[in-house]
Parts: sequence; structure tokens; C-alpha cells
Amino acid sequence: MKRLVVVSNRVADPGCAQALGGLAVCILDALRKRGGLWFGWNGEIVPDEAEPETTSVTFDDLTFATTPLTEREYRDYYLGFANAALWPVHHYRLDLARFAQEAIDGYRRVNDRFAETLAPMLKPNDLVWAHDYHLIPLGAGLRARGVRNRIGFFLHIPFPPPDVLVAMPEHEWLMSALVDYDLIGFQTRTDQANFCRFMCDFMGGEMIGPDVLRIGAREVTASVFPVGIDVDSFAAMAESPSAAKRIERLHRAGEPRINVIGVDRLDYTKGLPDRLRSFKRLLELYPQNCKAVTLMQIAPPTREDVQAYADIRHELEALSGEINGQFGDFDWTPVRYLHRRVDRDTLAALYRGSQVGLVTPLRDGMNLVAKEYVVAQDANNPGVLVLSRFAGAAEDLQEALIVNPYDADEVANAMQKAIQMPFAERKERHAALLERVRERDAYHWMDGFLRALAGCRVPMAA
Ligand code: GDG
Repeated sequence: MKRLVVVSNRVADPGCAQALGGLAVCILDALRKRGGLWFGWNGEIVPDEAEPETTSVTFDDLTFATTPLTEREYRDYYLGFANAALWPVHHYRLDLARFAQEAIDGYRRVNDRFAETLAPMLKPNDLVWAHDYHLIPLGAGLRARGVRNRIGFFLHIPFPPPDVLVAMPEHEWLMSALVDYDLIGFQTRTDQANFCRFMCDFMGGEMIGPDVLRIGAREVTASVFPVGIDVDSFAAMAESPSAAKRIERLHRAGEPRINVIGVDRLDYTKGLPDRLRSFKRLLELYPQNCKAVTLMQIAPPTREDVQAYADIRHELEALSGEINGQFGDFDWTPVRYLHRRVDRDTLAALYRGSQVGLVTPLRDGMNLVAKEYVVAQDANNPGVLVLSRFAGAAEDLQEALIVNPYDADEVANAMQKAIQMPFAERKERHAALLERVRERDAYHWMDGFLRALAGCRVPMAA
């Protein structure tokens, strides 16, 4: 089996990969099995004057090679271009995108530095797998340094329609860099179709097979590999005696009789203000829910150095305060909003103790919370998933109640339907969802991608 080399913006700390969740665990597993190298940022930021050094630690056949970012790299590459330009553009939010030349230059420089550091570590037969929007030009950087290995790229976030993408300065440079990968993986058919349309309409590409594009002298395979979760370990967490104790405590707290749960990084793509407005509509349209239903929203902080994230936080605090002030009572708080990270076992217990899982992003690559909620349910008395049609997960999870997150009344009606759903229907929908989530778990995603990458034709000479 070929050695696997994973490159991602952040490298998981092997000590706390469990806390990071399914994907990190599953990638670590593959690296251990095949022997491998994981390369990327270690999360540290050093002063600009410092020379960022790469350090390696090896356990058995697995090496972690990590480097810090300088303050300037962090500002320009990570905050400036990746998170203030690429992230909003890829989530169809041109209104929030900020384009600055220093940021684009910083992004180019860090990708170049990563390629320069990684190239000499590669062996001829390694399979190289780069992850996500931070590293779009990494493959091109490696090719420029003579790397002939098979190199794959997986985009965890959506690929926007061409008309949105072309509004981004330097999109041609960025997209032409993708052509140096052998395999590009997307979460959904929509993302794959947007990408192929862009390559054909704007970059002179042509489809020469269902998933294969020819662009100039290069052939690139663009396929769909929906990300999944590690089903067995998450189910075990949700079914554990400690989870049962936590659920009991949740119910003993007196309120609520019915619990609706939302779990999202505090990100504007997750549609949190719209979700709160929908919950408010639920209380207005169906006042019998007052004193009976509580929305528990876990929203840990993220990317707080980007302005749009500070804005969304204020909006959310104002809205939850408004709803609690208007509808709450001495013995009932309609919205319980926690702006902090909770541990993974607690999450599993909260999902299991909630009759409704509310996953309503405005746009999302996949959304693993939807899958976690399904897996955490008690199959003999499952809750109901209300899912945005704009989450990648909706392509597969059609037995959820699929909603338009921009339409507060529609989401409120779906919540009400979920609350009142007869037992037989709940069970039937849940069984279908669970089967799908189980079928397409994290291992299925990873094996599918790596098999396709290994099967790609050896890159042509430049
Ligand atoms: C990107 C794409 C795609 C959340 N709060 C806490 C916590 N979480 C965990 C969840 C879940 C993960 O974080 C979030 O994953 P999502 O998929 O929902 O969203 P992103 O972070 O935006 O991930 C997304 C994903 O990449 C994978 O390809 O699905 O579309 O945007 O696992 O449970 N975990 C803990 N405490 C929290 O407070 N422990």
C-alpha cells in the first residue's frame, strides 16, 4: 500500500484527536494503517522576525511535521484571504468578502512555503492528499518543484456557481492552480457541477468522461465524496451510561418538556439569526409551545478576529435576549444560548435528549451535526431532524424535514410538524436516515477518495 501524506491547514494533535471529532480520527486511522505523514500548521503564531521552523515527531510509521505561522502570515493568509475572502465567496456571500492584495500575496506565499517544505519530504510512491480552501495552490507549488506523485484535493466547503466565483479578484490564477491536482473531491453533485461548468465556460476545459475534464494538456478527475462521521464511536458515546445521566439531568432541570437542539460554530453561514427568528415564529404561530419547548443553541466561538464574526455574535445575543425577554417566564427560558465549546460526550447526550434537531445553515459543504444528530437518537424513540435544503447533507438525507432556512414560517411549521410527528413516522424516517448515514460514514468517504486517487493516471510530464 502506498504511504499517505495528508496536508491540511491545521494538523490534529494526536493527543486530542478524539476531541476534534470524526474526520481527524478517521484520517489518523488511515495514516497509522498505511504509515504516513501529516503536514501543516501547528496552531502557533510567532513574531514576524522569527524564522518559522518545521518540526517533526514520529510515532511508529506516522510522522507529524508542523510549522508555526508568522503574525503576518496568520493575518494575510489565514484571516485575510482564506477566511475573509475564500470562505464567504464559496458560501455565496460576496457581500461579506474582503479582497486585499496583501492577503492574496500572503496566501500565495504560505502555500509556496508549504510546498517548498513538503516537496523534499515526499517519496516517489506517496499518495498526497491536500485538504480544503486554504491549500488550493499547494498542488501547483509541488508540481513546480518537480513532484510527479498523484496529488488529490478535497474541498470541504461548497463550490459556488461560476457567476459568483468570477467576482473574486485573481480567480483565474487560483482556479488554474486546481488543474495540477489529479483528483478533486467535492461534497455534493451541485459543487461538482459548478466546478465543471466553471472550468468549461471560463477556463477552456472540456468534459471527456462523466467525471473527467481535460484542460490544456492536463486531465483532472472531479468526483463527489460526501463526508461522513465515525458512526460506531459516536453511537457508543450517545448510548453510554454517562450520556443517560446527563439526559436525566437535562430533564430534571424542570424545563423543558420538549427540547430543540442546534449545534454550530458561531459562523454567519450557519443561519443562526434566521434560526432564532424561526423559533420566535414557532412561539407566535403555535402559542401552545410556550412553557413547553426550549431551544438549546450551542455556538462555540470561532475566527473572532474577522469582523463579520463579531457582528454575528452581537446579532445573536440581541435576538436571544429579545425572545427570552418577550416570551420567557419565571419558570421557563425559551432560548438557552451557550457561546462556548462543550465536550463531545455532552454533545452526544444533548442530541439524544432532544426531540428536534435543528440544522438550518444558509449554505454548508456537508454539515456533520445533521449526521451526528441522527446517529445519537434512540432508535426506539427517535427525534426528528429539520434540515436546510442548502446543507450538502440534504442531498442524501431526504427523509429529514427539508426546509428553506430563509423562510421563518416554513421552518416554524416544520418544527411544529416535528414536535407533533406520530411515533410510526418518526421511526420510519429515522431508520431511513440512519441507514444512509451508516452507509456513507467517514471510512467510506476516505476509502472512496484514496481508491480514486490511487486509480488516477500517473501525471503527465510538464
Ligand atoms: C466544515 C464544513 C463540512 C460544534 N460545536 C462543538 C463541536 N462541534 C463539532 C460538531 C461537528 C463539527 O464540530 C462541525 O462540523 P460541521 O460539518 O457541522 O461544520 P464545519 O465546522 O463548518 O466544517 C462542513 C465539514 O467541514 C467536514 O467536511 O461538513 O460543511 O463547513 O462534528 O459536532 N464539538 C464539540 N463541542 C462543541 O461545542 N466537542
